[in-house]
Amino acid sequence: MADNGLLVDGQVWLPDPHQTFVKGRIIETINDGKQVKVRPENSQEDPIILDIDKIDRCNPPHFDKCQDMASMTYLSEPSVVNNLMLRYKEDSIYTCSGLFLVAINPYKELNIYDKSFISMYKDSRSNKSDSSEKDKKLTSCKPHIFAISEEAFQNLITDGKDQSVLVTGESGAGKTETTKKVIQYLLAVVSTDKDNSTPSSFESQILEANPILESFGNAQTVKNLNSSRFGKFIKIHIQHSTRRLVGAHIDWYLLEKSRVVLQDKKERNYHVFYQFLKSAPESELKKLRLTRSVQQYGYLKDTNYAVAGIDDKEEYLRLQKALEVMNFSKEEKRDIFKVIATILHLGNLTFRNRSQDDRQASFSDDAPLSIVSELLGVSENDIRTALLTSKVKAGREFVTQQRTASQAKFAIDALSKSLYERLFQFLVDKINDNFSRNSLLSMEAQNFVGILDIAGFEIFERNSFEQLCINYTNEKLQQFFNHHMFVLEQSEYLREGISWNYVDFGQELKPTIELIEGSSSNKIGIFSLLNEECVVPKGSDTSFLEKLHRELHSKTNQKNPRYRPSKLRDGFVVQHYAGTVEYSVDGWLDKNKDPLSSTLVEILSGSKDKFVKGLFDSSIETNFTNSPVKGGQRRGGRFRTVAQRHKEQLNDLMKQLSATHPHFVRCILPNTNKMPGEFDKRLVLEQLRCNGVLEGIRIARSGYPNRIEFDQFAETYWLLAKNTVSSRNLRRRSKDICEIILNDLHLDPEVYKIGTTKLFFRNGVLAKLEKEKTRKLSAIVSQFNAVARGVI
Ligand code: AD9
Ligand code: MG
Repeated sequence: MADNGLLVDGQVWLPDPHQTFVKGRIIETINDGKQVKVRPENSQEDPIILDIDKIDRCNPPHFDKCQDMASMTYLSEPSVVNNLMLRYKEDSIYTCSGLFLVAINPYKELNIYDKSFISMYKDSRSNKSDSSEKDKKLTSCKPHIFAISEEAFQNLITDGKDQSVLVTGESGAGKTETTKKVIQYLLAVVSTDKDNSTPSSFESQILEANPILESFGNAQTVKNLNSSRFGKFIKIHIQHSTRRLVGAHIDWYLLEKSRVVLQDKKERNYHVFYQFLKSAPESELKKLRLTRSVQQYGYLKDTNYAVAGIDDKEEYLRLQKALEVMNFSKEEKRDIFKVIATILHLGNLTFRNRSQDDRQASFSDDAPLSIVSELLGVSENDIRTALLTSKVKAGREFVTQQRTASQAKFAIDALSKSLYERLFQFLVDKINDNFSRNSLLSMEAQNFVGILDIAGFEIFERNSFEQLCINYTNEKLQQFFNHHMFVLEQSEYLREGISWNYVDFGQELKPTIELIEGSSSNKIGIFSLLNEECVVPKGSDTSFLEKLHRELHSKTNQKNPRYRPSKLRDGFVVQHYAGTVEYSVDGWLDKNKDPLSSTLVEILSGSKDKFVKGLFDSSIETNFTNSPVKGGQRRGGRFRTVAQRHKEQLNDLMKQLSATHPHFVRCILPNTNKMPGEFDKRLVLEQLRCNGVLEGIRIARSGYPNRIEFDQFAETYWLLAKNTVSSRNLRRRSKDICEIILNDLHLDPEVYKIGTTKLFFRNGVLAKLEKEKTRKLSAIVSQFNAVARGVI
């Protein structure tokens, strides 16, 4: 805490072990101002002594529940959290914090998304007087996801520039719901700009993509009953001249395919399995040799399959309707559920005498295998051989080796995961095909609003490869935000003719990003070392870890300060911007490789079933490890690992985002009980630290965050001039008046800058001026009263 001068009698925030922080009052400053005696609010006990840097100044009461936290005089952690809490308690779930819109999950339906709200935010357009206004927050309306959506829409129309809305947050924080609201708003404003107010078939298709993505890409987890297990970037293309919707496209990232074969306690497999088994017509199930009983299937039986709040039957009907609207043919629908059935049967393959006969696996029952081979359109013998044996290179020759039961189980699970991921890719491709068929081919200019719904930073008890991928993504997104803020600030200082060396905080993230993806000069990074280990003979998780330590860290010469070996477990530690994360390397080589054997791919791409053949066709890269690249070519004819693929996909996304005008939304989980009205201060604070909101405030504070135009400053603070600004002075340019006032105040020249249209102040300076003004005003009032009473 910096400004000691204001401390006496001040209200401050104190750290509190139970409630995170509490309000208190300063009794006196001691020890040359290094410490203070404070008493927590509502406490009768003796005052406590605290170091001055442990307390934070409270904002004046008129900042309570303020809509844009960047305007607060004191931007401290407690003041930010307290402001969000006060607003949340009265259902104001949206708050601005500079460039961020903070959205706290209400966990209840709020009546703030209907047509009247859309109209309100749409009409706010006419309130904007000129184009310089459009970058400002919609001050006439309250902060809202519709305000951001409107801003993106307007910028697209007026600037002809692509826009992006980046939505991140923890699992369950409300990202997907927020994304839906942005799409709802955009579709409403483009359609109402036309004569017709009912959604066109194209608009319906965009809305109906969601039930399909959610059935196949969402699952119940401990944190969220409807958790998206993949990231997505949806682009809505809009034509400038007509403001019409002209196209759409979906990209997806990091589908959690391990969930298909294994789920944690109290979690489920993907929704579609339950929806299908519970609701498909009996005849269809029979054809696929399925029964309704969820417990009969190895991949589902341990899962908590009845979820309160989710009606699988209703969702199945929604899915069917969505597939219909999206023009999936009868055959395609049959094929999709055939793959779902195949996966269920694969999960039921078991081995004979597994414990004694572990060396040479054989199936205990041939029936499920025969169903699998029939559904996949391949010979039973071929699939049996491919699952139970592997080809190993011995010198120049390949020899066939019998698999152990656990190796065979691994091969079966790999097939199930691969089938599911390829099916997901097929669904998204088909949706995109439909969008492009509907899109208006026009020579006229069009741009997109891209909405990114991707998991935020993850720090779990046990962190693996998936966490590194998502945390790496978040490092890049945070770097993008910091750099964007730097560019905006820098251009504002330049425009105003202020010389100020603003720091590009994006650079701070570079060492961690380079540690993961390698730098342009030195390509060695965690990903490249992992890729290398996946191709060397006898590479293992252990040899990978040794390599990491050797290349990235050594005791005598610490190579990368953001990396160190882990003390506790078999792993390593990375210093991320959001905190230190310990990763365990168990299973990383398998996770990074496509574990599907080339023999299996060969068999399946020769399947009699056209659909299955299409999923595995080697001329098209499918799935993560080989998901379609433009032109359908395999890069350099080689197969790509998950890490390579993710790095490429992410760099492509970053390239797209850099060419857009971005808007940032941070979703916040208010509590872990999914309860409306409950606000866990510590939980919220942790998220604000991780998601860059506090970082944004820190960056803003390093510059001159409070800006005020000359006119307004002169009008508000003329009273502070030594000789009250005379009427002759008042006729002078407002900039001159400002200079007179500032001169008289004897402010340290470091705490303010004079631009060409406005004044810039360091954090907290305006509060001092406010206080001085109040003091002066009350002196005038008492003088006036004295005169009136005839004392003077
Ligand atoms: V995950 O990373 O995909 O696990 P999300 O996407 O962040 O997560 P989601 O949008 O699915 O969370 O929200 C979780 C639940 O919170 C929803 O199912 C709703 O029940 C609830 N929610 C979220 N946002 C809102 C809202 N604006 N209004 C009402 C909401 N309920
Ligand atoms: Mg989600």
